[in-house]
Amino acid sequence: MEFAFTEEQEELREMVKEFVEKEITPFAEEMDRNNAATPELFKKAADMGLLNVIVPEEYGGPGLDSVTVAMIYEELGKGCAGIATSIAANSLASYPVLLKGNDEQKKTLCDLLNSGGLAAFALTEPGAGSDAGGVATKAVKDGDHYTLNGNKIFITNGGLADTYLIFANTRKSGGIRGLTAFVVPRNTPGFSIGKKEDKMGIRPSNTCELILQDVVVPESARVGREGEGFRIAMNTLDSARPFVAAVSVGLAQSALDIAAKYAKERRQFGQPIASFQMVQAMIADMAMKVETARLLVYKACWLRDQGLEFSKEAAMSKCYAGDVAMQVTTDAVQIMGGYGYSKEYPVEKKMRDAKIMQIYEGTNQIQRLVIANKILY
Ligand code: COS
Repeated sequence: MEFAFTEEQEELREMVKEFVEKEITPFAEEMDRNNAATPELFKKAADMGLLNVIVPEEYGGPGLDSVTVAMIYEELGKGCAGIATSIAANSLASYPVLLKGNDEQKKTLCDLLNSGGLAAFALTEPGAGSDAGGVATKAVKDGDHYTLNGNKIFITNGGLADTYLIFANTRKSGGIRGLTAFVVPRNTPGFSIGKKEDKMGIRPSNTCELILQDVVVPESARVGREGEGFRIAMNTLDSARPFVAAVSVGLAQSALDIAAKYAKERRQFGQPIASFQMVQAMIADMAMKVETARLLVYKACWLRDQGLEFSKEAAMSKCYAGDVAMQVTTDAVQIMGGYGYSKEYPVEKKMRDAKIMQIYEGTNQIQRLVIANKILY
């Protein structure tokens, strides 16, 4: 068992760290206020090779393994969980095509990501959140094309993406056996961007509604077979959950670092508050939680990289790291007291950012369900 990163991985981590310190952390508060990323940020991220990390070498990408990708997302999460989410959403949107797409679909999507384009994964709807099988968007086949009608909500990169992975139902009666995946380019007639969300946290990430009104796509836009969409979505979420968990780890680690530094500087009763054992116990508990979450993330990624079953560990990592992010950021605010609660210090934003980690890409209640099912049945 090897716990250390290789020299190449450490070099890559250092590069991402520098990028985060230069391009993300100094603007995190401003981006949070503006409810948007700084202009050019994604272009700079693309130039750094951060948007196409899972694109295989045969399609012109670096084809990084999951452990390395998680390491990158952990670093991004330290700077801003919102930006990390937007960047990671490209991996989420790519998996369906990489898993089940044909060569042409893979080539088109990978070329887009290699050239700095953005992608979005669109499963969620007003009536289909945890119940992913409840998708009401319809795809009706007529000859060699499909007509799509419906609405998607809470779509990360929704307003920014160049291409969308849309899940629609090809069965009149609906249900998971009719769920089917399609690639829909942004400029397709009938496709439009709806309301942009004004969120509690991860505000620099763009979250929008998508509207499909008689969107006609060729049969060649379908990914996999009709009715294969639920399995594709589940496989995709399995693969992407450790990455969300990695963002949670980075977020929690950065809150811990800020709180620990503050505790050494802040003096009360004539001494740094770090000398008080109640503060020390909090710091120790925070550090233990972050480290155990990290171990789960890398275990899940390692299993995936070995080609072993990893769905349970993916759910565990997402659930545990998300809960840890919430607990650790809350404790960081507590250690910093009134200053922690003020927008003048970054932990207030981090605590707001952490909440979504327990909600998106499958609520932590759903993750517990997945874990229990894997153990019991
Ligand atoms: N990998 C492959 N197949 C899977 C799977 C997985 N991880 N999970 C379920 N399936 C398959 C099952 O094997 C079953 O196949 P068969 O009918 O052929 O036996 C089918 O999918 C249905 O499974 P299940 O009965 O468990 O489906 P449910 O409708 O009960 O839903 C949950 C299962 C709740 C786990 C699923 O809907 C889910 O993950 N929901 C959360 C969705 C989510 O993460 N949304 C976030 C928005 S996208 S960012």
